[in-house]
Amino acid sequence: LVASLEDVDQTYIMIKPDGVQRGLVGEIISRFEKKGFKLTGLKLFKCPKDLAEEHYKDLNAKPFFPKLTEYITSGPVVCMAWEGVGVVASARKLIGVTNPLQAEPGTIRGDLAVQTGRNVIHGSDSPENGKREIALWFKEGELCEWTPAQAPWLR
Ligand code: 3AN
Repeated sequence: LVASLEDVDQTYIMIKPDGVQRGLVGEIISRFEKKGFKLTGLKLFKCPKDLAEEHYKDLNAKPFFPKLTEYITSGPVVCMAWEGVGVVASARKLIGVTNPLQAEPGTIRGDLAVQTGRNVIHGSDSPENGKREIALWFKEGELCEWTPAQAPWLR
C-alpha cells in the first residue's frame, strides 16, 4: 500500500471565469480536498492574453481558439497545483469529459455545467503537461511543499 515517491504526479487545475462568476470555487476545491489530493499552489488571477495563448497553444488552429482565449481572459480564474499518486488521471475523472452534456453525473462538469465553451474547469491531460502548466502559471515561491497531518493514515 505504500506509494512510491516516483508515482507522485502534479496536475494544474484551473477554475475558469464562469466557475468563479457562478460562485463554484468552494464546491470545486472541496471535491479535490475530499478525494485526498494535496494542494501545493492556489491563487486568484486575471490571466493575460499571451499566457492564455501559450497555455492553449496546441489548440491554436481550432476555429474556437479566439473565443477560448477571450473567455479565459474575461475575468479572474483560480489557479491550483495538486499533487498525488495518479492525480492527473484521477482529476480528469473528477472533472468529466469536455462536453458537459456528455459528462457523467457525479463529475464536476456533469453536475455543474452545460456548454463546452463554459465548462468551468481545466485539468492537465498528462503528467508532462501538468509540470509544464504549473511552471507556466506559477512563479517560483508561489508553490508550497508541505506534509498534510492525515497523510500517514493514508499510507
Ligand atoms: P479538456 O479541457 O476537456 O481537456 P480540450 O483540451 O480538448 O478539453 O479543450 C480545451 C478547452 O477548449 C475546453 N475546456 C473548452 O473550454 C474549449 N473547447 C474545446 N472544444 C471546444 C469546442 N468544440 N467549442 C468551444 N470550445 C471548445
